[in-house]
This record gives sequence, C-alpha cells and structure tokens, in this order.
Amino acid sequence: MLTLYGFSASNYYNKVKLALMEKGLPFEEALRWPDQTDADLSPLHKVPYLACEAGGLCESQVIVDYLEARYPQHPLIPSDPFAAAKVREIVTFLELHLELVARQLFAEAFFGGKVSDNLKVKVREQLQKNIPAAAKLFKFAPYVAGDTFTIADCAAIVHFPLVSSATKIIYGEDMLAAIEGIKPYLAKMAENPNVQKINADRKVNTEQMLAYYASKRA
Ligand SMILES: N[C@@H](CCC(=O)N[C@@H](CS)C(=O)NCC(=O)O)C(=O)O
Repeated sequence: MLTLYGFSASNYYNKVKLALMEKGLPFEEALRWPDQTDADLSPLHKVPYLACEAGGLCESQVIVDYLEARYPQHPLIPSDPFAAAKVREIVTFLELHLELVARQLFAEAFFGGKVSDNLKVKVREQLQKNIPAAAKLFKFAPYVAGDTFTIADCAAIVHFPLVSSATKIIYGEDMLAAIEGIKPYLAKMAENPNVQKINADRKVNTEQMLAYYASKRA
C-alpha cells in the first residue's frame, strides 16, 4: 500500500496526490502538519513524503519519478528520453524559478507575517525575469508540455494559482496573467474530476490548517 503523508492545502502534496490519482494507483492519505512529520522519512520536515513497500521517500519530484518507474501504467512522463527531459525542464522552471521565488512572499501573503520591502523588490525583479523565460517553455497545446497530460501539468495546476495569488496580494498584480494561454489552460484543467477533487480537498484542508495553527498560538 502507498501512503501519502502531508496535508491537502500544500501545493507539493497536491502535485503527488494528483499524479497518484491520474495514474489510477490506490493510496491512502495520512494527515501530517509540518510539525508532526517523521524526520526519518522527511529530514527537513517538509511534506509530502511517501511510505511504500520499499521504504520512505520525500521530495515531490523524487516521489513521482519513483512512482513512474515502479508503476508504468497511465504514464505521466513520455518514454522518449528527450521528451521526458522537456517535461522535467518545465517542472524545474515551475518549481525552482517561479514557485520557490514567489514562496518568499507567502509569509505575508497567506500567513499573517511580514516580508521586508527590500525582499519584495528583489522577488519582483526575479519574477519579472523568470516568468517570461518560463513562459517560453509552456505549450498549452492543450497541456503545458504539449498534447499529452504529464507530470508537468500536475505541477502547473498546483503552482500557478499560488504564484498568481501571492503576487496579486503583495503587488496588487497577478504577475502570471500576462502569460498567453494560461487562463484557458487552467479553466480546461479545472474540468478534470481529479483536479476538482484536489481543489475541494484543498479548500477544506486550508480551513483545518488555519484552525490548527490558531489553536497552537492560543
Ligand atoms: N521541494 C519540496 C518542497 C516541499 C515543500 O516546500 N512543502 C511545504 C508545504 S507546501 C512544507 O512542507 N513546508 C513546511 C516546512 O518547510 O517546514 C518538494 O518538492 O516536495
């Protein structure tokens, strides 16, 4: 049995959850907030992490690469090595060059914290450079890497909305809005029943997360 640990408000958790659903793999979810994670399975206390017959794994891309190799059915990565690399290239741009940069705004955008003006300027400059660069890779034809649903879609579907809302809240402007084709792409992806399930679970779990952290502060 595959057990996915973490919480459904997390974009990285949802990337793996969507991949599991799209591959049609049976799995169970085990709710863990970051302060409840098992350091043996996730040494940095990040979610998601996976427990499987062979042991534990953390880091979302490592997990999905393992799932792909172990369970080839309903592939989310093309068999052609170059096409596979192009898919992973998009995932890397989404995560390293967009999400991780925008993540520096999350404390203020979503969690009631404060980000320095200096950092806001730096993040904006980086995103102004990285977003048009990443956009050159996106195909939206109709999927982000071309004519097939891939792991790059699992990443794009969960990361785009967070980058959009963080930049909208902090700068008053959705910095992804200028990417041609992004809106119809997200609208089309939202028709997928698995994406609908991810989004419904995310909404419920976001309330639970806010209540959990409020109770810890009290
Ligand atoms: N590179 C990691 C990122 C995972 C990550 O940042 N997870 C967040 C939730 S979205 C987390 O666990 N944050 C808690 C922490 O860093 O303590 C992955 O791909 O799995």
